[in-house]
Amino acid sequence: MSRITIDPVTRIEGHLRIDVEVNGGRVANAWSSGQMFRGIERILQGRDPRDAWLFTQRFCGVCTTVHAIASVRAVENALGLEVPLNAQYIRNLIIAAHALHDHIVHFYHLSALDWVDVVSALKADPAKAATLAESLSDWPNNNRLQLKAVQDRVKGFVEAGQLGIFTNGYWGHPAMKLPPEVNLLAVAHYLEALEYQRRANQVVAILGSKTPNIQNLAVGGVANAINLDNEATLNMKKLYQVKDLLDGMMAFVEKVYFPDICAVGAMYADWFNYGKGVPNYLAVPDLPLDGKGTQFDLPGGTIMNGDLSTIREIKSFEDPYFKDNVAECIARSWYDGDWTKHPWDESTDPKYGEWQDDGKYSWIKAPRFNGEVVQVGPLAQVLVGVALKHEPTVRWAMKTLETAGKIAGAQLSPAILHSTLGRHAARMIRTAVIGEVALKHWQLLIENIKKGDVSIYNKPEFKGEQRGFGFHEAPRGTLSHWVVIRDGKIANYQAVVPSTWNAGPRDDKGRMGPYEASLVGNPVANPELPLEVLRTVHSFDPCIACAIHTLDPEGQEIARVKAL
Ligand code: NFE
Ligand code: MG
Repeated sequence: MSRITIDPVTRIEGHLRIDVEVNGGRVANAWSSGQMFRGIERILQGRDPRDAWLFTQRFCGVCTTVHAIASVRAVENALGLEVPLNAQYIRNLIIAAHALHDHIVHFYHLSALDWVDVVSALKADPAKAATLAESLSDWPNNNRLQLKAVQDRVKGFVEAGQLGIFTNGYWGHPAMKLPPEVNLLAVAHYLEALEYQRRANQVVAILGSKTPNIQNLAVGGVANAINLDNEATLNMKKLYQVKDLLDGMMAFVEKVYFPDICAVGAMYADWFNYGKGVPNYLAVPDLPLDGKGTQFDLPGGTIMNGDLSTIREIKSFEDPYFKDNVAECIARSWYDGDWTKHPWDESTDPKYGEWQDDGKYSWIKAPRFNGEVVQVGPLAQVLVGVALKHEPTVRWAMKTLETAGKIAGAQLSPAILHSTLGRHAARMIRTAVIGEVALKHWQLLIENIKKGDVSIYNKPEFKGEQRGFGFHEAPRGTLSHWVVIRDGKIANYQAVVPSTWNAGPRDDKGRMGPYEASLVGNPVANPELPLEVLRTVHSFDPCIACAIHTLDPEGQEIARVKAL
């Protein structure tokens, strides 16, 4: 039995430590630990609830937007406040554009290097790579000359000894299996994706005034004045700029991201056998179609034991099935106590101690839904969509399984999705669905404005004690903010975040969190170079800043750092 500590895990957001015990080339036990305490939930106490969204955006450097959305929704829910349709559609466009940006960055820039050997791309024949690419997609940049140019660029970096961010990759690792031509294509798309993630973020900046940390929200609506004839407001020019950017994103997703995932999936098909972990899933509905949040374009619900027939839908911003069933446990986390509580009743009292395998070992709390450990994220979103027969999700999921199956020469069933590679496939499926639905919401916004409706804001009213919760299906999964307001001031504020659900430690019953459970059984060919462990952890797209949102002011060293 050997023990591997990976600390810090890189190509993620925040500070994550993963420990595994390896026996006979397989992971036998695992621990996931958030290594950073922040404190924003405490900073919010006593403040004006209308300002909370500006603070909560600072939980994280990646998904700022999502905490703004969840926060205004929580306060609106506490007040029973509807928002005007225009505000809902503008928020939806920001949510969708942010997700497009985030998923593309995750696949190409944060996780692809676990599967793609950059140095091997130097051995590729660009003409062969172009022929292969043309068999999968008519993306114009997949031609011999462009691919040769990319190869020459990478060669230049290598010869000059300037691999930059590619310096410490697992090049030549036995678990790297792609032929040089596929590696070359992937490197070309890595570079192109840098441009496309930027374009998606431009949509967020146009509508949100800037990104990261949008400026256009308000409890009760948005601050985007609408006047189609005015240069300074949301006008026809800006709206068409948004549409143009979204159209370009959808083309990239269809012609680059989709075939890349199908090809990587087909060539690493054994990775559909690892990383299942916790097959209980939670997703909440999103992209509301009315001011109240009773109808949505993306469905939500729960699935237990990997059985789609157990689907139970979450239907509205008020749904008691969600409201009553979220709790967090701190039995194995560095907080004072060992309770499990509903977010409205929780406190955040940090109490750091040493790492204990059988005791407390993380700053992350362990959320539970209806008492169960659940996995959140694109895989949950896609499975819930398939179970509820959500047309675009079913269509993209089937198309992905068919295309990957064709390349692999095998029949792939939806059951393979409960896996490390399944999480990557699901993220692409979700990105395609969101790309399509974003264009619909653009149309809805235009049509509503055409009717003469330019309203964007309803005024909030505070009185006595008001409790609320707001959820949002963020890129990494179900996010909820919970607020207790007394006489117009925040009395308690808790955020239960996607990476908290997935990266959380064991609970009072000793049950592992989703990262931990999904690592057990993973192969590890070389304990000195535990690439396979990173594959599974990265498949969740960890964001540990979000997961804890609560810094050790002393900057105390709390773990041995092993550079990998
Ligand atoms: Ni910091 Fe996040 C998302 C939220 S956390 S990235 O998506 O909320 O998992
Ligand atoms: Mg929290």
